Amino acid sequence: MPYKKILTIQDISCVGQCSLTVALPILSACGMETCILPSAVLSTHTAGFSGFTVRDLTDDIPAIAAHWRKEGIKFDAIYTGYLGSLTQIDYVKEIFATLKAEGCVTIVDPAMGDGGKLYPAFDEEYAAAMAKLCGEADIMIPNITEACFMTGMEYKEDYDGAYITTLLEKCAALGAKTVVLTGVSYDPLHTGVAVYRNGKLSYYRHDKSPKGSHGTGDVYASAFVGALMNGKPAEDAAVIAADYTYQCILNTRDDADHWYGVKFETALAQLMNAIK
Ligand code: PXL
Repeated sequence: MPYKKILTIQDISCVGQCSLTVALPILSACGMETCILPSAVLSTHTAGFSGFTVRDLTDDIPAIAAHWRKEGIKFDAIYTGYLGSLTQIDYVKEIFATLKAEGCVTIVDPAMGDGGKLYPAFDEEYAAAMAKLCGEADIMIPNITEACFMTGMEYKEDYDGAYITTLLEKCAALGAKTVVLTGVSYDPLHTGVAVYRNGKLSYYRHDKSPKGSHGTGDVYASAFVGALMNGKPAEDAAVIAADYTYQCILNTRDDADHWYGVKFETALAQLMNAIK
């Protein structure tokens, strides 16, 4: 596989095992040169800690991108996660328009909600703007909550295959060629991921941990991008990322002190083996 240069744009939560502190090591382990554009620096993530600090880096983004343009730097993939504002979404669009190498793949993880709710920093206007950004990407990786906020579908915890098919079709209608929908669970003991590409749906089901974990969306999306950029079709990358993420959850769940994230480092060897 040729050496690829990827740009990932998301926040640095200094403690919390999410966003860039997860994406950078996972993508590096997958053999990619990983360039970063931090959207903000937080002392911790916002899901469960209180009193965290936030330094917004929105105003730094245009100058960073302009410098890269001047240097002729381009990327083989651009993958975005948690962003901070509507302005940042606009800046990402500009980056998509100007910093793609030939054949560049753009991947958007909308990273804005879970469990039927948006994270505290976001509102419906942000979700609508994120829907437009997903529409400009080649691949979008929402969970069901995010997909519902972006498409206007009702959020349900109990659903059937027809509901998921409609949700995937509505996501695809936003414009992304491939939709990877995470957390699709038809019974309490299993969960899975649905991939919709060229009008075809595939579904991978695996065991579900009884307890939810923080940061697994970021672990999943990073592993998916790592596998994809190693030449795996999206359907296979979705399976590899699911198996890896589940292993990370298993490796963490007995440690009650580690409630804020998953020990993704402990299963990197498994991921590296799977993408070979
Ligand atoms: O994608 C999860 C995430 C990333 N970054 C920050 C967050 C969260 C989830 O809450 O708060 C800052």
